[in-house]
Order: sequence, then structure tokens, then C-alpha cells
Amino acid sequence: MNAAMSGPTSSNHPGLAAWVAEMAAHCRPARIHWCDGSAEERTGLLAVAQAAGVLEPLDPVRRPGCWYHRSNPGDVARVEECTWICTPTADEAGPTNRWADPDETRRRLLGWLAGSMAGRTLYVVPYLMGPPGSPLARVGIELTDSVYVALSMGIMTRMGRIALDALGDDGRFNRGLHGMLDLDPAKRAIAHFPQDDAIISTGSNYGGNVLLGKKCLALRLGSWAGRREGWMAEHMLIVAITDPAGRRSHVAAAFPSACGKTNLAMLTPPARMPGWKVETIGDDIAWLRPGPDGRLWAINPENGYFGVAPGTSPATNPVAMATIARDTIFTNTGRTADGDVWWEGLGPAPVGLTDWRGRPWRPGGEPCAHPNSRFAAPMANNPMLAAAAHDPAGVPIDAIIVGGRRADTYPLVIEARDWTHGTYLASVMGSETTAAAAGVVGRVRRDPMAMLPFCGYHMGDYWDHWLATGARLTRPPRIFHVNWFRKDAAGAWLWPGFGENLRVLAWILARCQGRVDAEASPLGLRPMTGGIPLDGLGLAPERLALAQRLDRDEWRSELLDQAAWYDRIGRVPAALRTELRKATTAIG
Ligand code: SAT
Ligand code: MN
Repeated sequence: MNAAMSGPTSSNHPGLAAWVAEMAAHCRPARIHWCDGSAEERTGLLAVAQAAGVLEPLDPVRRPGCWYHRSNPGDVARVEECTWICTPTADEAGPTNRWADPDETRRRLLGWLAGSMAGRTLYVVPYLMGPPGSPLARVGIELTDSVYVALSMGIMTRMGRIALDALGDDGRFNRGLHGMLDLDPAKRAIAHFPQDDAIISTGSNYGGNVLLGKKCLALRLGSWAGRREGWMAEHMLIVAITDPAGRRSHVAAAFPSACGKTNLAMLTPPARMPGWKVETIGDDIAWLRPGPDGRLWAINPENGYFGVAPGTSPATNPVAMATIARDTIFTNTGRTADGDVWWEGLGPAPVGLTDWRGRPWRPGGEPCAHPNSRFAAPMANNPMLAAAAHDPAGVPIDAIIVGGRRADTYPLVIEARDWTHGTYLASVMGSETTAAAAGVVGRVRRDPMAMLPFCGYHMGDYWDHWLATGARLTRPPRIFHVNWFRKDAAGAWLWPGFGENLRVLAWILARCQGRVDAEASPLGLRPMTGGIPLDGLGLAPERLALAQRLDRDEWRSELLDQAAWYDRIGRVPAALRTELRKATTAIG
């Protein structure tokens, strides 16, 4: 039986047509819909999703064009235990990835998918990662039986005709296959085949597992391709910052999932810092390449934001609030009685809330919104979007910031002495785990470059690639390590965070422009007294001193743990081991 076709089946790419036909014959959907990315198509797909109970419309006045999705309660976050790197050898995947044999895994997953789309529609989702015409842009085709995925890909990527045009008749493309399989957790797998530029995802419908352009292509396979092709795929936001003197700089920053990347990417300058402007280029992923000028140039491969809802409010992130005011899909938030969404941290709870599982919610019980509830919102909605977000060349990066969520040990900010030292600081980054991944929340784990769940190959080789890329840059970005999350002995935050982080960015940029001095410390360079502008903040200088404090006992155990981490990785570049030895000697 042949599946019914709809959409523009007008690709003249023989490899694409043959692969779609082969996968359709295998999964046996009743219908095949080729997505063109048009507004009319979106309206039609939304109607399909509504009729199937997958999406519910929100109130057209309070949230115009917005939709609500409630996931299966057992399918609410990425699952690292089910995420596989299927390189020919286990050694290529390295000690931080779960490796599985490519042939056996492909056979097993295709076995599950055989006939699994009976009665369903297979969506052919062509998507472009990166601005059209960028030397870094890549095309993926995701085949999925989830209308939620097709609609979300339409927000998160440049989807449809635009991608087929970029592909042309003979371009290369990533082959992604996603089947929901009734969300059976026993058949949940996110498998990457770097040598084939292919992904198979089964048994889930959660963003990070199934929006294949994002973590799978842009990071896991992107990092693998970047090493071979001489560029970098990183879990970084990108911002353009203009200071009161009109100097424009670009910063890329790596933080683990749910540690404030979207907030920093959309930072609103505090009232006491007039004349500063922060514009978003990306909030999650950066693709970077050395430019002919010896600088590191970055693009955001995405076209939307898949952000954590809880904690987002007019006070913490007014730019995000404006961005999600329309045309947004909300997943697993709470719902108000009048057709809007609600989550913890948004403000006072209105009466009559429904929780993320659809049950009436009362204050004091379980959270109303799932802690990893998300919004998927178009980048074009962002009132502070930088025009450069669409520039195929990208932007030159002045500073790279890395950091995790650490209640202790790490100071508010330190500057690496050079690229090698910065690579070391990023390689030993640690963070308390968050709700973005299934598992225990709040345990410190090493999360190098915030890439632990996303680096598609051996972590030691990845660090080597960082060093090799740095060696190609005659004007490398400076690298900084920050910790917005340090607490005092009573458990209170030492630094206010959010918009006030711009004060730390101001120091970082002044360093990049050679306008302020720093002092040497065993950990790296740190601000001189008065270096971070505190005017109007009402923060006692002693609090800042505590936030910056170096506690040698904490550092002795931290460095022992770093050494154990390096031993676990094994193949650590000698230059990084040297940096760790220097730090250990300096701490004493
Ligand atoms: O869940 S996602 O992987 O899409 C987002 C994240 O965890 O960074
Ligand atoms: Mn992320």
C-alpha cells in the first residue's frame, strides 16, 4: 500500500526522495506530508494537532497564536541513559558517552520502527541550521510521526522550502528519523551515527530528544563534524553588547542546561546602568569558526528558543516575556482558568490553576508547572534580537564565558591567563544537576564546556580540538569563568544575578578592550578592588569579597577531584595536565 502524499514533493534530490521512500516503506505511515514551512501549512497542522488532542489553543487575547501541550508524564526531559553515540569503535565515543554498536543499534531501532506508523502521518521536515548562505549552515531532514515535532521544528529552525532550496539537487543532508512508538520507555533511544550523518530517535516526544536539529545535530553530530572540518559546535549563547560609549562587543557563554543561558542571552540592563544595550544572537547553541582575520566567528544555528518556563517573569526576563507573548508552544506549564499559562516564579498564583498533569492545583503541594516545562518561541518575536543573528558571516567573538552552578568554591569571576588556561578552566567546569535531564537534581558533576551530554566524541579529543582551534587564532577571544550561584554560610546568594550580571560583563569587556587591570591569583586573573561597578546596587563590598573569596581548603579538594576527573577521561592533552599541575602548586 502506498501512503497518500501531501505538501511540496518537488525536491529533485534523488538521494532524498529515495531515502524518504525507503523509510516510508519501512515505517508504513498512512500519509506522508512534506513540510513547506508556509503559514497556511502551519494553520493546517495546528488544526490537525488540535483535533488529535495534542495541542490546545490558549486564549486568543491573552496569548495570541499560542498553544498548550501536555506531554506524557514519563517523558519530560532528556534521558542521558538512552542517548547513544554509535561510532565504529567505543574509543571514539570516549568515557563520557554511552557507546553502542552502529549496526546492531540501527537494526534494533529500525526493528522497533517497522510498521510503527500504521494509520499515522509521516512528516518530512526539511530544516536549515544557520542563516542561509552561511559557510557553517547545514541541512537536516527529520522524518517524524509527531505533529508536535513538526510544529516545534517550524519554530526552532528555518523549516521547509528554505531548507530544500539550500539543499539543492545534490547537497548533503543529515538523515533524522523519529518515531514515537507510543512513548514506550523500554523503546526510548536517541542514537547518533556520526560517520553516516544520521540520527534515529524512538519512544519519546520530549524536545531535547526529538527536535533533532538541536542537541542531536547542532551539538553531538556538529561537534564531531567540527573536529573534522576545523570548526566548533558549542553549547553557548551569543550576545551583542553595546556600552554607553557605543563600543560593540560579542560574547559567547557556555552554561549547563537550565543555568540561565536564556536569561543572559536576553539580559535587560539594570536601571542604574544607563546607555548599555544587550541584543540576542542565540540562547543555546553557537557554531564557531576561525575567520580570515584570525578571530573566532560565531553563528546561532537555531531560529527559536526552547527555554525553561519556571522562573521566567517580567522581573527576571522581560525580553523573554515579550518573546513568548504570541506564536509560542508551551509544554508542561500550569494553566489558568482563563486560558493562559502559569508557572512558579511568574508571580502570584491566580485561583483555579490546573497543574502540568491536568489536575486542579492548590498552593503548597507539588509544583504547578513541571520544573523542566518549556516554551518554544520564534526568534523573530524577540524585541532585542540583533540583526546580526541573520548574518551568514556571524559575529566575531571578543569573550568566551564558561561557568556552572556552584554553591561554593568558585569565585564570581576569574579570567584565564590565555587560551590554554581557559580551555583548562572549561574542561574542569562543574555544576549542580538541574531538571533539564532526568535524574537527581542538585548533585555537582563535571560538565566541561557545558558539553558533557552533548559532545559527540571522546572528551579528551574534544579538548585537543579546542587547543588546536585556539592555535589557529591570532586574535583569540579571552576566556572567563563565572559563578553566579555562590552562597554564603547561611545559604543566601552572594550575588544578585540576572540583569546585574551586566556589571560582571562590563568588567569582562573592559578587560577585552585593555581598559582595566587585573591581579594575578592562583586561579587566574581577578578584578582589582572596585573593578566591578557596584554603584546603585546596594551590595556591601564585603559580600562581593565573599563572592570572590578563594578558600584554600575548598580548592584543595576541588583540585583533587579535577585530577580524578582527568584520570577518568584518560586521553587528556598534556597542556591541560600542565595547567592543573600549575593550579595545584599555586594553591599549595
Ligand atoms: O532539553 S533540551 O536539550 O532541548 C534543552 C537543554 O537541556 O539545554
Ligand atoms: Mn541547552
